[in-house]
Amino acid sequence: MISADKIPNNVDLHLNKRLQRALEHWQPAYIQWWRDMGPQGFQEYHQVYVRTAVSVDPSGWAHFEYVRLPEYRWGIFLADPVVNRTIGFGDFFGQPVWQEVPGEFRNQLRRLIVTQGDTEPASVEQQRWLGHRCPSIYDLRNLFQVNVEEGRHLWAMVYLLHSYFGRDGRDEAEELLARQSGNRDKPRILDAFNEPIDTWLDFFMFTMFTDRDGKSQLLSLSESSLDPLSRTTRFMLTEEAHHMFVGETGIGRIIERTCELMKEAGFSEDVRRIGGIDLPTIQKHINLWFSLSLDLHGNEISTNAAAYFANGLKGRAEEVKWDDHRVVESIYKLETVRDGELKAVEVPMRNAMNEVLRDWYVGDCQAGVDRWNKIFERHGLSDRLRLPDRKFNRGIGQFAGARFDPFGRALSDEEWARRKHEWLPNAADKAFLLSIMNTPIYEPGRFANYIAPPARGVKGRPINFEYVRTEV
Ligand code: BYC
Repeated sequence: MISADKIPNNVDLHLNKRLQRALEHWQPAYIQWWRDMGPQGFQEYHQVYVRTAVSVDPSGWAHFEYVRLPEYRWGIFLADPVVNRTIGFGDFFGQPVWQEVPGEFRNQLRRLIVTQGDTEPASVEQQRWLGHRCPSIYDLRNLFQVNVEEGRHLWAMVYLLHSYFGRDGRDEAEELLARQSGNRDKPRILDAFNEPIDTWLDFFMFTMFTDRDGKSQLLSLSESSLDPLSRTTRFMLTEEAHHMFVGETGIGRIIERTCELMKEAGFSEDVRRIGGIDLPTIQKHINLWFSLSLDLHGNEISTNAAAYFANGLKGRAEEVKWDDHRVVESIYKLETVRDGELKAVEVPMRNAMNEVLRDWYVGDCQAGVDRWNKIFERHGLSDRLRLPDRKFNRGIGQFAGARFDPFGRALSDEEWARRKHEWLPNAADKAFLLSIMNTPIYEPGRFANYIAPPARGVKGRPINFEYVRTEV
């Protein structure tokens, strides 16, 4: 029997028999999926010091305890309602928001919710072997925290599917557990979620760049006229912030250590010799995960995006900061490739909403890279990391068929094939990273040689706290 104790919630689950029945049916399949596809080898005998959301107020979602992962209490939370909230953009601007799904937008909304939902279990699947290569149990705990919260975000989307989409919603909820990251027959919907995440450098880049796409998409969905979608995604954003913290500080700590090792090596960049991660390898991973995450924003010119905006389903990040919320006449200038040539074109801004969101995303990423570069400054080093040009390594959108280097210079296919591994990780890079991550570090307070300790522990605990323990 599902109870508020088992599934903490603020949606009066106990009063909604239909929803309870649907979730009671889905929950065992979810737990089976978590055991099969969640963190491998850490399900039975390990207890993890994690945060569990037990309510939406600040004290309630920062409740910490040791739990066995399959016993985590995945809850369902909506941010508090905004009284008299009205539609903030599009053709229905100013009208009251919807508490139910309008029939004419049912398919579009379902598609958005399913796409969002699909990424959550996908990321858990991608990361399921990383525990065996962890650089410390502080990091291991952070990985599991991210994983259980992605699981909770799946619950959040399944709640919407079960509550508002009837039979179709229930079918979609089952499909969310049936697709698998990287599976040839039933892959996850969006490309970046089918890429393997084998190393901790990839994991930190993923949480920095791909979770940040989560932030931009969730911000735009939190503007939605469908109020339950808006409230659900608003609460998800509070958790998303921690995931980006894990990514940004994870890479920051790697950079910190690399700077120390560069100094030890007499200002040589050859830190691999002494077990550090060299800057070119870090830059290649930025190039990879940033470009994959740019793709996640969809085509620069998109009638889907225009329809989502017109119908008030998906807005812009921080819509309130814009002056014009209907966007009927504005145009947007963007670069595209026509007949093999770069060309500036003007399109109705509604059709460019994916690109508008991408602009916001690029700005947010750049701020993070600037913070990383301060670490070099602090060490008195002139090295800097950078975001590659938006056209680099794109698989979706206007630049998908064309080749560009990280500075945005056009390349022939032949030159791209010859040089791409100067800019993207190659097999030797991966082999090197795996070699320094081969031995997991489970001793409290110890860190792998390639990463500096964090500035502080979790929830006021010391850095050498036993964040993951094995006693039963
Ligand atoms: N890969 O008009 P287009 C997160 C498809 S991350 C494969 O360009 P549209 C998280 C598209 O589906 C945030 N296919 O784009 C992070 C369409 O297919 P059909 C996830 C792609 O429709 C870390 C076609 O190309 N949330 O939360 O505007 C850990 C042309 O469509 C891709 C969302 O994405 C791609 N990258 O789609 C855990 C929000 N891009 O119709 C979690 C919901 C496009 O031809 N999704 N296609 O079959 C959306 O808002 C939109 O669907 C998209 C853009 C942003 C994906």
